[in-house]
Amino acid sequence: MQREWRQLDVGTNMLDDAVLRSGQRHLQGEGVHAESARLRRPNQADLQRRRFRLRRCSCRHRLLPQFCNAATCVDYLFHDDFEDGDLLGWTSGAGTYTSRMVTVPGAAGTTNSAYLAKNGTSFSYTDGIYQAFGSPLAPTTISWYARIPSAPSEYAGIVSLFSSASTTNLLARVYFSYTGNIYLADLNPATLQKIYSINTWYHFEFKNINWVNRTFDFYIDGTPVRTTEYFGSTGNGVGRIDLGDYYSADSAYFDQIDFLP
Ligand SMILES: [Ca+2]
Ligand SMILES: [Ca+2]
Repeated sequence: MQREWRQLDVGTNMLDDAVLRSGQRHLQGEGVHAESARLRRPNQADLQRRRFRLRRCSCRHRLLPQFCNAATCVDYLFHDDFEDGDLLGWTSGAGTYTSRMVTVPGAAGTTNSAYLAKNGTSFSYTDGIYQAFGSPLAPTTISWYARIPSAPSEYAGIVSLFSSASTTNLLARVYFSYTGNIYLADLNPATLQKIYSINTWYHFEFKNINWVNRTFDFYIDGTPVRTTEYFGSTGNGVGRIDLGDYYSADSAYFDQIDFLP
């Protein structure tokens, strides 16, 4: 007698005997011999695989970079993980830097990041590299990684967001200070948020962005540190992003800059 084994593909909440019996009758209806229509409950390994399949989606082979959200591939509004090894799309600012390059290591287990090391003596938050967007982007989440390899002489690892293509309308700025603190500046003046460690990647997130009310929540490494912060200046979207360091000998790594719709 030919023995046929089939696995009943049931959800994790449908493992009772009635479901198994129903599945067995179904297989018999397909012509599978009653004694051969053996059904087995999914074991833990099956359930793990199934959960993984539900979470996972393959978002490759697309012109626009995508991320996986609830098993659906969604376009980023903006994305750079520097894994392609170049700074294409970024424009160099007016500062003097010994390095504006993609280098190893990257954040979160990736290979590459962008490294900016300043040796100019101009005091500037915005003379590293930048991208201006044709029309302002209105993401619900903005996130990035930054790390500084040594204590800065002034400020390093600076990320600035502007609502226009110029540097006149500052929405928010995050940076590492010589004081040993990470600062956030927005509608409020620069306020310290966290004591940082050298050579440590930090993940920064502006979440729950509301562009009508111009509010957001600020997270560091997945922990909320400010809720209902207000963007500075005017504008209802991001027209430009700047990465840089403030003064000579300040340097930093940047990685995985994501704007999510
Ligand atoms: Ca990377
Ligand atoms: Ca690139």
